Amino acid sequence: MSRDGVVVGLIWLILTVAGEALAWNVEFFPSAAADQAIIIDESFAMLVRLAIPVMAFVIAMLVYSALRFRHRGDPLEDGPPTQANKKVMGAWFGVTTALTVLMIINPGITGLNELWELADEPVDMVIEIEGSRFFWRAGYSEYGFSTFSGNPTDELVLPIGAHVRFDITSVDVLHSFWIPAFRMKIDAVPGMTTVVHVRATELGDYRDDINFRVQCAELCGVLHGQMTMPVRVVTQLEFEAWVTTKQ
Ligand SMILES: [Cu+2]
Repeated sequence: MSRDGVVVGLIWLILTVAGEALAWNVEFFPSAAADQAIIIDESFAMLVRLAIPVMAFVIAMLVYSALRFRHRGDPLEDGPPTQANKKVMGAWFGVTTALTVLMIINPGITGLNELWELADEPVDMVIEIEGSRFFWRAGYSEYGFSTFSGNPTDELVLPIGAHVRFDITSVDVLHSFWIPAFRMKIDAVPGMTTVVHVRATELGDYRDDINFRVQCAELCGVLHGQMTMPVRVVTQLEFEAWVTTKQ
């Protein structure tokens, strides 16, 4: 192997080890408060870990080539023509295809399957969500009331451990229902009902952690960024007490 090959290989190795050490040891996700969030974070973490050697290879090749083979001053003529090497092209095609299937398609399909299995479990509670510029309404119809983010004290309250199905729609334009701590997100579409399933696994309150909020995630107008609603995950007892105050 040429000296250049050895140096690039070394840089690749060092960058990969450093990157993997970071990826495995640094906590870079926001708080995860639902079964669904764990599944999505695991898929994402796996993608990152698998992508690091690829990224490291690209950086090593690019930076080394740019420094080692740079030309000082203006070039006087074109470089020599390069011929395609069929073996390299074949290997490149094979490796990148395998990496795509392994790294992108596989974690995605596996994670989706797990999410679908969770959605098939018995539902404990249905909350109807209605988006409108620039508010969220959460209908607790089995208890006969709803909360509305236009009221400063209203919030979306969920009991911990309950499998909640959100039936989501919009009365005007496209919105997107997103709760960062649960990682789940889906469009709110006028004339249509979309569905999100969540089982909250951690207590939490918007006032302590901004990831506990409904956030519109589809640009819908000037106040889109403020189209939020506080979320609070409470115990079953606290939930029942809250429902009584609302009725
Ligand atoms: Cu919006």
